[in-house]
Amino acid sequence: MPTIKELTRTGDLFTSGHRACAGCGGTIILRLLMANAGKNTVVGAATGCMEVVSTIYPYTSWDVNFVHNAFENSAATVSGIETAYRALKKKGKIKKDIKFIAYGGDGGTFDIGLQSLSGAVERGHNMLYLCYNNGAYMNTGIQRSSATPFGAHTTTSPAGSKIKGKMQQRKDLTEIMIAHDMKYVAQATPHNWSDLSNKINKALALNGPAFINVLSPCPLGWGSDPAQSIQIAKLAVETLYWPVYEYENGKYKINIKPKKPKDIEEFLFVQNRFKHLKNEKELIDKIRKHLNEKWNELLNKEKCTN
Ligand SMILES: Cc1ncc(C[n+]2csc(CCOP(=O)(O)OP(=O)(O)O)c2C)c(N)n1
Repeated sequence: MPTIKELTRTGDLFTSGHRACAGCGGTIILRLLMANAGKNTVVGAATGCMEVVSTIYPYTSWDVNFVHNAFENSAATVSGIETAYRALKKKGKIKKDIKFIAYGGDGGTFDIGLQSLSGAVERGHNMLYLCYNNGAYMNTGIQRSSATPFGAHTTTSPAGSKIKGKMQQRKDLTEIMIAHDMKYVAQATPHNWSDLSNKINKALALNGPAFINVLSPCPLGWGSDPAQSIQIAKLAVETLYWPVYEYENGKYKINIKPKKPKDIEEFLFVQNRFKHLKNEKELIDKIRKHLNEKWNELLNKEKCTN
């Protein structure tokens, strides 16, 4: 895996000058993604913040071949390009080795693009799909998605006197991808660049589909301090809100195991999207219980597969 010095020397393939908010986790993730992927890469994006802020005509932040897609088909488009590449390579018309990446936000991945992602993975295309997961449809004004956590305020799950934010638990897409019998699936956050880089490199080295679900702090949608985005991503891991783990060739590995997990309130109350839960002991207990159950399940899976 490249060192941080080597990564800084790769040049920016996802360049500055884009229009993302201060403290946006998505742009940090994409910059690291491209530093690791290198120049011979084709990228396809579902519409969403990370497509909109980086490709406003006539400008672009992408110094590689980049394909804009509709909301639902980034995996399908990239799988088509990858197939054409394989055919041309077989005929000797392309000599280069090219990598293929599709990405989308959680709306474009967990919800509307899930069918195209599932299809591309089942067909076995040689591509990495990366989801920058900020937990809502942020680009269109913070609507709930199936990745929005329980209790979060969004414009379509507004917190008021009767309903306290989103009243359903988030979908566990990482496990859904694992159920596709993929060789490589991982969860990560941008607070640990070396873990995320390692995962990107493993995924891109694979001959087949890989999926990485990356938690992406969003100051606007989370109501958090832009200067604290990386710290909040770290807190997400330390409070068991976002386990950092990978599933490789049938084996689970939890990459970061907090020795003494912090209480979930430390993560919740640095964000305004949860501020209405301050005196809602029962709801906080429900969140805590759910996270503990999921964490124990994960520990068990690690134990059983190793
Ligand atoms: C079929 C379709 N429905 C709705 C839209 C409008 N739309 C564009 S981006 C977006 C939200 C994207 O959310 P997400 O994928 O979570 O990415 P984020 O904006 O949070 O980065 C929506 C609803 C669309 N472009 N196409």
